Amino acid sequence: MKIGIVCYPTFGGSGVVATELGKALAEKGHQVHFITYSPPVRLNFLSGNLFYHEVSVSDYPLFEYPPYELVLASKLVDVVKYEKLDLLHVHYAIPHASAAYMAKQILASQGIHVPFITTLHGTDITLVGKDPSFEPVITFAINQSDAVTAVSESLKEDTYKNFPSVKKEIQVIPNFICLDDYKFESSKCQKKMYAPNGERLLIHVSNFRKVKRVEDVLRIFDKVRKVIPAKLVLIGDGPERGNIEKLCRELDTCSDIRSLGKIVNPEQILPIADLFLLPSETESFGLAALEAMASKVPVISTNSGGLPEVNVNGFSGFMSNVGDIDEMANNAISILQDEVILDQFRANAYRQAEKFDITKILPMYEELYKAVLKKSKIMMK
Ligand code: GMT
Repeated sequence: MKIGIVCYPTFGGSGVVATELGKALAEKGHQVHFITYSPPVRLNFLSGNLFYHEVSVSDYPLFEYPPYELVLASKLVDVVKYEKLDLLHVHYAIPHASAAYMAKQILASQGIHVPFITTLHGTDITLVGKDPSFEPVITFAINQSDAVTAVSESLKEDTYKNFPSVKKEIQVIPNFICLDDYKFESSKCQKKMYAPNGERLLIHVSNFRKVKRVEDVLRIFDKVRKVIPAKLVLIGDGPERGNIEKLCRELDTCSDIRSLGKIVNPEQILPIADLFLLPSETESFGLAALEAMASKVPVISTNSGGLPEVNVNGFSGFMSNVGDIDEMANNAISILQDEVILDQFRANAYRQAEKFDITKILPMYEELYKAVLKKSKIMMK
């Protein structure tokens, strides 16, 4: 198949999932065309089946807000037409689904029929999508998609709840990891850089937005280190960075915390951690938690959104209500203070991650593509 993938090319989960999906499809022999405003950060893989088409937005002075959606739609028309794509798969509803709809209509007016699939990722529905000014467009674009997927049951429910006029059937296809990429063993040398005296190493990876509650990460860590010698590594960057630096000074924890900024391949550092913290306000899925589990790192998370579909309470880690930092800290301590318990949780976390290996999830997307193509050919007859 010739597949066009549209996504945000950044470190966010939706871009990571879209890129890893494209890489896996290319490895299976499909031709994959990424259509984005810059090369996806995870596109660190060479294949004759992978193509990149840049969407460049004009900065004409009249445009206070450059019309990205229109440029993207035009680019989609161009790529579908000249590369003879079979279908488009857009990740994150805003504005990718409506741009794909527009491209589909333009192409139809020229006698070219291309179906598009929309994958909902989370904040497009739970945060951004809830802004009433987006509602009519998102509802329309979802209903007009040839197929719609959501990354968890929870996100599917949220979509129907937040967008009552959405009538389209939504199929849940969970996020995935490629376990073959997680063969890095925890290196004692590398761990020593961050935990020089054998301290327990806690880790948090996110885009440091409010929804991630990174302040809770620091407060949980502060409670843990008062009981067990521990260090914290922060990976990622974002708007909350300033507040975090302020709080770490207030708590006097800065000497025990290292911020490493954005890292392209977290699987190279995750194995050195003993515990992963994800106290988010909400997560449609929590790909970062799954990446930790694939690295044999147990997870302390909240129980909101799709997290209970990923983290299993008392098995791969523990879950608590949003903001319950006391319980999260106590659970962290209960795992970290005993080597045997920690090893058991590590093994369990990996077993749970195995359920989301790409070998199990990729065929779901391929089946969906085939079904969509079949239906669209029948409709054209
Ligand atoms: O807000 C983010 O965390 C980024 C966002 C994205 O779309 O890039 O992540 C969302 O999609 C990920 C991939 O499907 C999910 O694993 C994250 O849980 C989800 N984030 C939220 O729901 C907050």
